[in-house]
Amino acid sequence: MADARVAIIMGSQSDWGVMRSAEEALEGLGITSDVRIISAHRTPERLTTFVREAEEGGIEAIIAGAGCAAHLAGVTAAHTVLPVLGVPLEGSALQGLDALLATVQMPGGIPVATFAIGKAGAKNAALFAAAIIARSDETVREKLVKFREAQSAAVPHTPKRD
Ligand code: RP5
Repeated sequence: MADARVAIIMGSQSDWGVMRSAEEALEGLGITSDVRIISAHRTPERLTTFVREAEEGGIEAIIAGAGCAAHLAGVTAAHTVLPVLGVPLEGSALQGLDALLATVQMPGGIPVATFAIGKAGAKNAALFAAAIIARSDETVREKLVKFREAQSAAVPHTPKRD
């Protein structure tokens, strides 16, 4: 976790295909991340150790992706006052709606910023973490502004007619 500014955690190897979007978005903005598989229910001790290391290591935001009865983001937030950004993932019969509700419906007192289900959420969680960092890092702020400008420039004014 030495040089990382953002931690990305996920409940299972099966989440990686989606959560890699968060890592890629951070990489694009020059923000280092530390990526781990940590399950709130399968590896609870790994979670508490990780949070301690994240706080000691200067991590500025934690992105937590999980599916099903997704309590990873909420339990992580219970252990720290670092910003926790939750990404609900598909992978159950309910196609992520279960994870969305589990992540977003935190009782008052322990906040989890919750993003869209799946890849869009993973990407936006990374961009939001960048926005947090950009408050005190001019280089990241400039990269974020350039990213927005490039995104706007890539939108055509008229549709291609096939
Ligand atoms: C959650 O259960 C994980 O985050 C994953 O999305 C889901 C299924 O996990 P696996 O059974 O694929 O390991 O804890």
